[in-house]
Amino acid sequence: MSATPLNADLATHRQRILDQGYTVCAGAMDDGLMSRIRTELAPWLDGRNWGRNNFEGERSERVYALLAKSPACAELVEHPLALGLANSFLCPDYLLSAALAINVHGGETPQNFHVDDNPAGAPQTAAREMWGLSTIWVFDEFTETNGATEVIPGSHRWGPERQPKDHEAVKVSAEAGSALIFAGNLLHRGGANQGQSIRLAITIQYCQPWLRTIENMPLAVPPELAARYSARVQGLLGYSVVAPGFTGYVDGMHPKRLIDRAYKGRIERGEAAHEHGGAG
Ligand SMILES: O=C(O)CCC(=O)C(=O)O
Repeated sequence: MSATPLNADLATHRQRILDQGYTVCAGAMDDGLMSRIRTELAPWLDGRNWGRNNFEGERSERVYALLAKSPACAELVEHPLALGLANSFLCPDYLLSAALAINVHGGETPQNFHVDDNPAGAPQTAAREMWGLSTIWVFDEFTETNGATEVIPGSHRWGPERQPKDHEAVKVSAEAGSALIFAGNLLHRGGANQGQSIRLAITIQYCQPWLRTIENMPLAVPPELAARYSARVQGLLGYSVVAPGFTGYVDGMHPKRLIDRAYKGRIERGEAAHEHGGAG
């Protein structure tokens, strides 16, 4: 786990997310972790995985299913700052919705403004709470010209009738090693890369346990790969059940049995439902 030399405490970041929809935490990743992740991603960032439309970005490489490809990314998925904030905004048993790398090359155009926490398009008639929390981990400094993420401050409080305008967007400046963390219902987009340098970032997104995840995580990271991760990461991937309740089973059994045939869930262990975390 990387050290977390946070510039401000969890409560400060939480308040910024409530007020403006996002916060930037400098120094959230150390050089060693960034270098391990870059090494693991190198075979995938070799010019084969270009975006297939304007949203993915035809001048961007996108590498999905990161936990099937880069084990070190688990340290971002269960980073104490990200999980501390997700714990404070989302219901227990929340899930990992997406974990992908976005490598923006020169000439990339801006994405459409979008939110991350309504991928299946649930009807929305009014302003709503966030259904997810998104993080963007900055591997190359975000500058004015290299495709920094753009956010619309306060848009997490908007209803669906309000359309975003370009001039309302703020480019997020952030040094390498930072984490941009924002409400899943904040309007944002990947910006244009007007230079020649490449901008690598990883986005890890969490969502409410009752929302469909963007990536189909238990298929993207099957049991034999999920087995190498912590119980917390396994639970986020979907090797968990919603408690109390009856959701998430596989053939009536706890999904952790696919990883560990002897696994006993909370009820068999005689334990009460947890507040946050674990595989259930
Ligand atoms: O790459 C970025 O800065 C943002 C990308 C994004 O929002 C997305 O692809 O959903």
